[in-house]
Amino acid sequence: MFCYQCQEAAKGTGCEIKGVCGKNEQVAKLQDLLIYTIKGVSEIIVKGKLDVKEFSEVNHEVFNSLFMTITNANFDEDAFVKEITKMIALRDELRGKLFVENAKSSGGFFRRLFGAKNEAADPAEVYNLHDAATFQVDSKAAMLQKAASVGVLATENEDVRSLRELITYGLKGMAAYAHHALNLGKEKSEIYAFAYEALAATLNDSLTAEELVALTLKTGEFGVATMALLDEANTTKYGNPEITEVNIGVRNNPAILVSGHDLADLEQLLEQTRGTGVDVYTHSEMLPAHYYPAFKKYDNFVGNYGNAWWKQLEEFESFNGPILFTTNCIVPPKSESVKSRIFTTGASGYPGCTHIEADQSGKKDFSKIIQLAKSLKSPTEIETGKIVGGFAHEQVFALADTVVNAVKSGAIKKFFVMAGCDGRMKSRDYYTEFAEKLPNDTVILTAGCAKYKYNKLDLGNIGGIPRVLDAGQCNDSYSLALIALKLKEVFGLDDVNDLPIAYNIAWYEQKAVIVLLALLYLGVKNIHLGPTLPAFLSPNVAKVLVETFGIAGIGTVDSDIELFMGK
Ligand code: FS2
Ligand code: SF4
Repeated sequence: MFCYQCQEAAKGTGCEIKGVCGKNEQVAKLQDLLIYTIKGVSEIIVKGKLDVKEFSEVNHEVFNSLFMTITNANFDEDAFVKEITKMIALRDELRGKLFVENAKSSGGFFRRLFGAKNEAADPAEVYNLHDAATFQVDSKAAMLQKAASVGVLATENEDVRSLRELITYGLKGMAAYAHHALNLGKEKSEIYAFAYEALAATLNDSLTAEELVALTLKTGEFGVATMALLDEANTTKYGNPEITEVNIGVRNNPAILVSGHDLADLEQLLEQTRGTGVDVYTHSEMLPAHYYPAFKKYDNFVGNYGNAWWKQLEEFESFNGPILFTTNCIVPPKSESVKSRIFTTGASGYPGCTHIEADQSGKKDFSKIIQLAKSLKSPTEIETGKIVGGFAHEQVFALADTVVNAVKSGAIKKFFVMAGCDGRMKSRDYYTEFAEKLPNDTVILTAGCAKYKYNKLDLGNIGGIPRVLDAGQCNDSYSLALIALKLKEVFGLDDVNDLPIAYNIAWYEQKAVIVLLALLYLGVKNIHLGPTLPAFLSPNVAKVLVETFGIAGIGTVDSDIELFMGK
């Protein structure tokens, strides 16, 4: 296996024996083959100029496949075997459509009508299809064998490999966001069409590095479109996030912990637990659900339990009740006691844990989880108090006068966008120390699970504005971009980079990649990315990012604060 898609890639270069995330070799290989298969699907659609609007199932399954391969979303070999099988069948059906198209355009229909023997040529030949669009496997063993030759390292040139992977990882993040929007009934065919264009391009050996760089930026453009779509889906369904105090203590009732990012799943769980005596708590990235008005009507929606994803092993132990994963980030459970309480749904999965599928109408039956919760102890309290959040675009716009006046009066000198991910590496303590040491006249704008590094520190407020403004989940980085664009407008600036905003972003998995590409597309420069730069950036690709966008890594807390404040 070889995987270097996340920040925890072994030795900073890539996992080769087993993933630091816990992914085993077989899962890694099956993921490689799944990605290869959907690249084949994409090539058929692009070369055949097929209209994506006609292929809903393919669109949804391609995005589901991308999402399943995101870091620590799914560890279940069987789920991958099933998905590869499904994608090969869908791919072959699409190739059949090419045959029909080809037959039509080459007059095959008339030839057949007049009894001619020669049928239209094989579409694989006519369209010069890649092996990804035609290969066949008939067993798991065959899949694993095939996978060995189609992984990341199959691209020999390290710069081309780097750009292909950068695009693919951006698409994985995009697919996750699109999937959440779809679960709320929103989708855009342009987003699918772009994903096919980009995936097919990663099979095309004739593209130049410049063309791949342009495609990388275009991925950012569609990243913005996808985050906007998800924002629209979330806010039309659940209202605009508003300032909210979230309880971090517990009550004395049996309870379910819900993790991941999918608000539609959370809504169904809240509906089904209502009046049952079972409480619901959020974990990690589900915390921002509390900021939405629509979820406030559930009096069993008690609060947030614990911290970012990587602390789950100990926190799930003390939670005592069942846990529902709606997406990543799953840490392989060490104890049977925890494993037996884990349920997955959507793109997430873990071998031996119950996976809950939606029915035809999208409804999920969570009764098994509720039943289990009733038989278990209530959560053990690990902390008490409240945290504040809900500073997404509309809430911040409502406070615009106060914020603008604070900037004009000099009460706020600088904003620091510290969105992104948290992770288990010790080096991430940098972000806690950075937040603690920032001057008192600065405000942190955050989104994603990165916030857990400083959202429980007492950093005070500036004229009533908290010094940590949490917009929400990682996709709500879109809100931070809208806020920056609004400030640019209010201050009458031509360039978003002239604002007193610095970007010190932490990344872990591929959703952070699409957030980064989206910010680059919006013209944001001088983003600092840590705790380490991606292993998948070759020296030359890193050089392009440094020279074109001023991307940089992180240094020491003191030197970085000096650098940022001096700008
Ligand atoms: Fe955090 Fe994990 Fe949010 Fe990432 S909970 S690292 O999935 O997307 O961010
Ligand atoms: Fe390694 Fe990250 Fe890939 Fe897991 S996702 S195998 S930790 S690089």
